[in-house]
Amino acid sequence: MTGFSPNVIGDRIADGSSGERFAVVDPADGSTVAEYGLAGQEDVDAAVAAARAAFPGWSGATPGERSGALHRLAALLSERAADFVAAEVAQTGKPVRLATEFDVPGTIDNTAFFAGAARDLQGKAAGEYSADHTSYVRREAIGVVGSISPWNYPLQMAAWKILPAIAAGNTIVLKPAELTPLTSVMFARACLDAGIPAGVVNVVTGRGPVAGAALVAHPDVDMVSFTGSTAVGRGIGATAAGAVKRVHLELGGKAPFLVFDDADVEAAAQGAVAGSLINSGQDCTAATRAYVQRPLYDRFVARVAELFEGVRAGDPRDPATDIGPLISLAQRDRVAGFVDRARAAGAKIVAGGRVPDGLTHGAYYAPTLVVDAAQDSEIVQHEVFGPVLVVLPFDADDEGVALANDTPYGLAASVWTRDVHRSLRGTRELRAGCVWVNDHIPIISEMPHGGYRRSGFGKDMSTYSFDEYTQIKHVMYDTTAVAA
Ligand code: TXE
Repeated sequence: MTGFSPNVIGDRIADGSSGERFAVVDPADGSTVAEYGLAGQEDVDAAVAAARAAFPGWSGATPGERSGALHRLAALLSERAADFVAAEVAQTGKPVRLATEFDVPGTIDNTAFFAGAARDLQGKAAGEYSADHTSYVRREAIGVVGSISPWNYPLQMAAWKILPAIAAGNTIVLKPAELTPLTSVMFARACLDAGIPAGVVNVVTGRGPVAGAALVAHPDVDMVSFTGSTAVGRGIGATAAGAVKRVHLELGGKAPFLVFDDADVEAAAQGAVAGSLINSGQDCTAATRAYVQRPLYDRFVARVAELFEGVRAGDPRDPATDIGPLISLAQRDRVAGFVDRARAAGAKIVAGGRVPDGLTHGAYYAPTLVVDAAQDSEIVQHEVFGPVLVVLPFDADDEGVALANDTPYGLAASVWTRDVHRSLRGTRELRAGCVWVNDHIPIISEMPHGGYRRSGFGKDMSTYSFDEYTQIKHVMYDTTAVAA
C-alpha cells in the first residue's frame, strides 16, 4: 500500500506530526505493508478541535438524518468489502476466511444495526412527580468521545467504538493500535464519503503512551472508551476519574468453558477448538480454561488433541487456512513464554507447544493443549492471548462452578450440558458479562458485550451501548407558572 496517511482530522487526510516513522508489518512473512508518520500531541489537539467543532451540528441533526448517513455508510462498506478484507488480512495475518465471514460482514451488520437504532433513542415523558409540576427526561449526547482500540479485530473494534457514539449524536476521535491502523482509517474515510460531516469521525494513529495518553487527558474530551489490556485500562480509568470524565473499559478475559458430565462431548470438543483458536486465540472472549467433569475428561482431552493436530495453520490468504500467525513475533514469543513456563512448572503439553513445522518465517504458533496445570498457576490465571487451551478436571458441580469463577476476569463464559437445571445454574452463577450455553463465541450486533470484575465495565454493541454514550437530563416544568 503506497501513500498511507494514518490520520483523518476533519476532512484532512494527513501524516502524523511526531517525527517518528512506523511500519505496519505483515506477521505472516515480516514484509512491510505500509509506513507512516506517527501522530503526536499536535494531531490529537487538531482532531479534538475538529470533533468539538462538528458536535453542535451533528448532535442537533435529526435521528433520521443520522440514520440516513449510517445507512449510506453500510452500503459503501459493502461496496468496499474486498478492500477491507485484504487490508485486514495484511495487517493482522488473520485467515481470509475469518475476515470474509466475520470481521467485514460483522462490521457492515453493526453499521446497519446502529442506522436503525439511531432512530429509536428515546427519552421519557415522565409525568407529574409533584403537584403543579410536569417532567420529562431527555437522553442527550455527551460531546467529544476519545476512543482507543486494540489490534486483534482492528476494523470491528473501530466500528464498535465509532457507531454507537455517533448514532447517539456524539463526535469521536479514535486512536487505533499503531500495529494495525489501516482499516480504521479506511472506515473513517468511508464515513466522509458517505456524507457524515467532517469532524464527526476522526482518527489519529500514534503510540499509546503518546497519542493515546494525550487523547485520554485532553480537557476537551468528554468521555473515554477503551478496549485493551487490563494494565493500560487501569491507568486510563485512573486518569479519567481524576478528570471526572466518563469512562468505558473493555479489558482482558480468561473465559471458562464448563463441561458437565451429561454434555455432548463431541459438540463440546468441537466448540472448544472453535472457541479457543478463533483469531489465533487473540480474542478476549476466547475459551481458555476448560473445566471438564471427571467422567468426560479423558475423552474430551483426547478428542481436542486430535482436532488440534488437524488444524490447518499457514498462509492467511489461502481460503483453506484455519489459523494464521499471531499479530507479531513479540506476541508469539510472549505466548511461547507462557507455555514454556507452564511446562517447567510441571504441566503437560498434549498438543502443540511449538512453532509449526515449516512456518518459521512468520509469527506462527501451533494450537496448544495443556493439562495437569495447577489452578493457581500463571497459565490458568493470566490472559495468554494465543492459541492455547488449558483443560482441568472437576468432580462435584459446585467445584466446577467455583473453579470457573476463580479468576479476576469476567468477560465471557460457557456452560455445556443437556440438563436444564445445570444450564440455568451456569447462567446465574458464572460471573461474566456473557454466558453461552452449548456454544462459545458467537457475537452478534444485538448482544451487549462487556465485562464484570477486572474485565471492565460498560457495554459495546447493542442498544445497551447507548447507556455509555448518552447522559440523562431531567426537565421539570412548574405548570402553574406556565399557565399564568
Ligand atoms: O495492549 P495495550 P497490547 C491484552 C492481551 C495482550 C495484552 C497486551 O492479553 O496480550 O493485552 O497487548 C493503547 N494510554 N489485550 O500491549 O497496550 C495502544 O496503543 C493510552 C486484550 O497491545 O493495552 C492500543 O491502541 N492508550 C484486548 C491499545 O491501547 C494506550 C485487546 C491497546 O494496547 C496506552 C488487546 C496508554 N498509556 C490486548 N498504552 C482485549 N480486551 O480484547 C497503550 N495504549
